[in-house]
Amino acid sequence: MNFDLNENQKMIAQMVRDFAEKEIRPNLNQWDKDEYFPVETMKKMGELGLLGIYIPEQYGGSGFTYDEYVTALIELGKVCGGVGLSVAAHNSLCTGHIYYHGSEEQKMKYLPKLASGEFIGAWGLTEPNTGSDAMRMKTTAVRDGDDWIINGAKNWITHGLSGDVAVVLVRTGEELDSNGITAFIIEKGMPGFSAVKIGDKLGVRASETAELIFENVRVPNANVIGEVGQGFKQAMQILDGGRISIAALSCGVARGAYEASVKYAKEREQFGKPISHFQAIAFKLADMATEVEAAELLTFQAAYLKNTKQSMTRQGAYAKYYASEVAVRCGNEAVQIMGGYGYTREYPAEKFLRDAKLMTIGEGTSEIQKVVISREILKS
Ligand code: COS
Repeated sequence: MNFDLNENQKMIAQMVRDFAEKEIRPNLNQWDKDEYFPVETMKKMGELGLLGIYIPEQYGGSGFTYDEYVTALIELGKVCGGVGLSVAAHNSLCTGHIYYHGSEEQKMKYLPKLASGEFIGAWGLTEPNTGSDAMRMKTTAVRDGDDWIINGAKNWITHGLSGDVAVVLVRTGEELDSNGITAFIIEKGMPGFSAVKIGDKLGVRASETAELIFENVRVPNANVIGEVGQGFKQAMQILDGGRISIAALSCGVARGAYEASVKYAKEREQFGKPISHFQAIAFKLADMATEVEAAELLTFQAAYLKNTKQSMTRQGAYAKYYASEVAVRCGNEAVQIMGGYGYTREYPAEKFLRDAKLMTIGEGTSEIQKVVISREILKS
């Protein structure tokens, strides 16, 4: 087993580090304070190839592997979990859904624009009253000649407002029928389709979140992704891959919090010596370092399974569950190590903690990851 980064990963890591230091770090506190989604930065990341990372070149993507994608997200997470979340959601969810399940025509129409950043992508599964229990969704699509008429709402949607295209999962059959949900491509500007920004979030504040509203939205049958009724299973497969990206982002946030803690602990002196010389602090750093390494190993293992087209439902859930909880623990310890300074926006620790918390909720809570893991373990 080779644990070294390959040449592509080294190149991607350096490129993302350089970009993040120049374009993200100087602005992240302001974006965080203002809850500002930097569309222009997203466009620049599109030019760098970060918005179609694993999409093949024939569709305008960068053609990288999933572990190379993981590497990019780790680097982004070290600097800003909010921007990282936007990149993860754009790549894994909207773009990924069209790539893995769309027709050739749909891929040719949307992927080059999504990969270049001309289009920002959104993805809608969750509704105001159905989060973990996604199957009970209430938004419906009813067939009307060559079209479908969609009514309902989707909640907590990344890029719901700024997105140019959204993939949404909608009920086309009976409630609780796993073959009764269908994926549709929705374009900004379709009559009856609107979005409202959701503000006042604890973290990932540079990533836009919105509610999508559908009032008699007429969508052509050509916008159905794959087979009618297969949307729920498509969504579960998309989330299997998406959860690896949240794990990667969590590893980045955790490592960012850890590295900031090491720096602070070496510089900060109390009782006549750097606080890193006290075992209480040194052991916190040891725990953080160990957990970040373990989270990265789980995440790269899941990415390897995805690259090699093996089943990774369980490993993706392990990685997402463990890495996101590690990110929260590392963010929390970073605040503790930095004490009063850690509790202010002047130091990076509190933002790592706030951003980390989303990782234990989005794309399936830690509790849902345990449902997925335990079902996988126990199935005969
Ligand atoms: N890949 C492919 N198919 C899958 C799958 C997967 N990973 N997981 C489930 N399915 C299939 C099942 O095989 C089943 O098919 P059949 O009905 O033909 O047997 C069908 O989907 C329904 O699965 P299940 O019975 O497990 O559905 P549940 O309602 O019990 O829900 C959970 C399962 C809880 C795992 C699912 O609803 C879930 O992941 N919820 C969280 C949603 C989420 O993460 N939301 C966050 C979105 S933020 S972007």
